[in-house]
Amino acid sequence: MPIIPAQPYAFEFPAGKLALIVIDMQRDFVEPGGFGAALGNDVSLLTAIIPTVAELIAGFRKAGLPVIHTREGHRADLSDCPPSKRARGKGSLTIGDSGPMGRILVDGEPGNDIIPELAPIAGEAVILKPGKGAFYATPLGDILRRAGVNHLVFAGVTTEVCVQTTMREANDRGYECLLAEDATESYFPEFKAATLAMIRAQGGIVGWTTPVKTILPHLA
Ligand code: C5J
Repeated sequence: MPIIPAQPYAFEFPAGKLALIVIDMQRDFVEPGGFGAALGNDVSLLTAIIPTVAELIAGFRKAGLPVIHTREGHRADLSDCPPSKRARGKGSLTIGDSGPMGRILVDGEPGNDIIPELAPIAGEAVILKPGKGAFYATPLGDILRRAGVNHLVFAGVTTEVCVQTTMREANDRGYECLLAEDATESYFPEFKAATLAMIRAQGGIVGWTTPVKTILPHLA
């Protein structure tokens, strides 16, 4: 079994049976003019991790391991967006409103695209998710079952919202989860630090964390 040094202890996975899940590296969260910025956040913190996420994706591709991308987005008629989610935040723009990159958090709009630097390639699954967790109302579980994968590496944004929610969903479904510490980010550095700490607390109650440079040598 390959072993990746991590906290709170080494992360082991069956050779060849590891997938990367890249959460919501989309223009709406990472670029100015999207949903994240409309809520008053400084998106430059998130932009900074793009090269590290790209390095991690390249490592998985080179090793022939699955890379799965997610996008948070809703149908054009917003029938999959609970009114409570739309009302939340009281930002300058809300879900479904027209912004500089099209309608905010709506599937098919330019702002909903994954950023070009991390664009999926042919054969990589892209999961459109209406919620924070990537398992809720999506085919992610089926895709992982078909791939025979039970060990997951996570990257993406934001650490304490969609990344953490998905890791917790994965836990309840029996997956072993490793979070790439420097390939995830929050608009709030203290929330990122707290999330990393709570994931690996109590002997890894949610999973493991480690930097990208520690993961890469163990993928081949
Ligand atoms: C949020 C996400 N923050 N991708 N979504 O609403 O974390």
